[in-house]
Amino acid sequence: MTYTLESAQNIFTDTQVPSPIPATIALFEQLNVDDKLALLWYAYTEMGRTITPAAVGAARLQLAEGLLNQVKQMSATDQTQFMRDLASRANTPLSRSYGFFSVNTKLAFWYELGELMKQGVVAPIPAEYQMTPGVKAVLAAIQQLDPGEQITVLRNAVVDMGYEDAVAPSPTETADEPMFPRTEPAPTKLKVEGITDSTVLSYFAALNADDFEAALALFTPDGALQPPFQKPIVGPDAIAKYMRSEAQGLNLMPQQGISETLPDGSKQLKITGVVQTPWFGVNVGMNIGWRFLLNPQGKIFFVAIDMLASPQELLNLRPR
Ligand code: EQ3
Repeated sequence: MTYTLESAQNIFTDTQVPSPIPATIALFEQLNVDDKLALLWYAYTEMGRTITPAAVGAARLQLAEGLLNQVKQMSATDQTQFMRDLASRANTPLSRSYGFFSVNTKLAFWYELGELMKQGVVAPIPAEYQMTPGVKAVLAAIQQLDPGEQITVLRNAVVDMGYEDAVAPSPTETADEPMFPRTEPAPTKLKVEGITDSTVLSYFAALNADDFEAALALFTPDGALQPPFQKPIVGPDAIAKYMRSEAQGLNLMPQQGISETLPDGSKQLKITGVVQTPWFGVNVGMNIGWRFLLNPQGKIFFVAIDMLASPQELLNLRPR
């Protein structure tokens, strides 16, 4: 094969529109710790007027229960300090405990903390807190985003918190995590305009059934999957671990695509559509693009999953 991971990463880049998400995250990163926490509170509660995440099941909270109980028993001052430590990634025992959590446990933990803040059990954002110009600017930037992009920024903020020790054991084994119950059954009969490739259609069907074994069988042994704004994850073991942790309960609704066969029989395809996360169900549709490179035997050598910059990009399939 004549392609490399680097060349695969560049397929269809001329059809891409830069996403506003990295710039919004960079603005957020410039805020001081208290402003970060306050910004997240305002963004989350404001968003919550139209979209609220699905309540976290008791099973998922069990993994975070120990830390939640410790926080509940603290004084209000210590609770505030604990949240500051998380947001500043301080190296404290509790911030390290949080750092061990998987992505979904981190989200569940903050979801519950948010509920406890509303109830007054955990220290809320102080009533006298005044939004700084920086917070106002980041909030305005977030308001410009569509709901799928807003939840991506929030998720990123939560995932980045806490102290992660490079030499410590890996985060909470995801094998212990409960499956996400599907609120909506995943689409079964997929019709993707312009796409008949059986590998790609099987990929969507496998993920919609949480059948990660079947999805992995579609990849080459050196195959790679590149999640939005991340580096490629290479090899079946790493992809399997990632999918078990992050791809559960997703509803993939690819809508249209283009497919080009290269002289050596390999194929590149770009497909766009909508993805729903079990956290928000049908309430939030994320505009997503998949860029596949299949080898001449029809196996996936590379797939990039991109957050599209706008619904218009859904239809932007031709090189400019
Ligand atoms: C309490 C409060 C509000 C204030 C406090 O001061 C600070 C914090 C942090 C607070 C709490 C915030 C909370 C509770 C935030 C919760 C945010 C949530 C639940 C966000 C969830 C987002 C989920 C997303 C963006 C999921 C995206 C998934 C995608 C794009 C999946 C794509 C995939 C596809 C399509 C594939 O084909 C392969 C796999 C892959 C996973 C890559």
